[in-house]
Amino acid sequence: MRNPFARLAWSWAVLLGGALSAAPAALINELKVNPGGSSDNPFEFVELLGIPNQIVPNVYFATLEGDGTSAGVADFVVRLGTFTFGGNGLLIIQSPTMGVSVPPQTRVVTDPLFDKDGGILENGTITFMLFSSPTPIVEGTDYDRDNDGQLELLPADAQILDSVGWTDGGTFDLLYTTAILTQPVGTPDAATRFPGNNTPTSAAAWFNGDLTSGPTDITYDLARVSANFPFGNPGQGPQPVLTPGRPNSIPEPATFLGAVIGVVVLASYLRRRSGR
Ligand SMILES: [Ca+2]
Ligand SMILES: [Ca+2]
Ligand SMILES: [Ca+2]
Ligand SMILES: [Ca+2]
Repeated sequence: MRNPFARLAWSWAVLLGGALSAAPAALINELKVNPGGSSDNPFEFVELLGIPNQIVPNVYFATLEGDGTSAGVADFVVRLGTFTFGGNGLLIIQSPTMGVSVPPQTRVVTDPLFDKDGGILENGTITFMLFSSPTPIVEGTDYDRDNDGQLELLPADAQILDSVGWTDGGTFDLLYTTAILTQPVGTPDAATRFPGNNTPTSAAAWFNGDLTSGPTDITYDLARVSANFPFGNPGQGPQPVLTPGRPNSIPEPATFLGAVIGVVVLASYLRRRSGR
């Protein structure tokens, strides 16, 4: 990559967690599951990452129940087969009334189920899935009839593109993914895929935590986050926040920013001194 501008653009794409450059057709990118306040609606959202301006045929987003005999039920299903990902590779599924503005490059898919009292994304044990399946994935279907943690009733032609989940510790709860997110207390309120990490079904690709108290808050409660939380600047300055409809990002540490500003100021001073 000789062109320095191309290299710069590529670096930014990686830094900002831009569109997919490699294999997976679509990934789960960010989840707000338990907004602050007593009722979760209408502030939950699901953000997906795909190939810019591409339709991914036969793709379904689904949440799978993890409790008791209901384990394996597809509680909430969105068929994405007709939706084009945004020019920035992002697609957000949210309430029609969430009221958060997103960049015009992001594809917005609204679903009134997010307005349901209490929201649509369960706060307990849950698995989030992206399937590719020529046979439809049907909301309300129990894909694990014998509750052994295997989805034996999935259509034979279904493929799992990505999955992630967590448990509230219920004795007989089940998860349908190996990408299990944890934190010191409780279940995550929200989770964010590390910018540039496009590994599907990988716990290491995510950081997560509780959110601060307001329903529209996008800030993580830094006392209750995952062990791998990428503290941008411990103790002060910007920290990673939820970015609904925007590329995930991690603030640069202040020391690095300070160094960059210092170099710019020094260069400008030297230019002035030399009269150029
Ligand atoms: Ca079941
Ligand atoms: Ca919820
Ligand atoms: Ca089973
Ligand atoms: Ca985001």
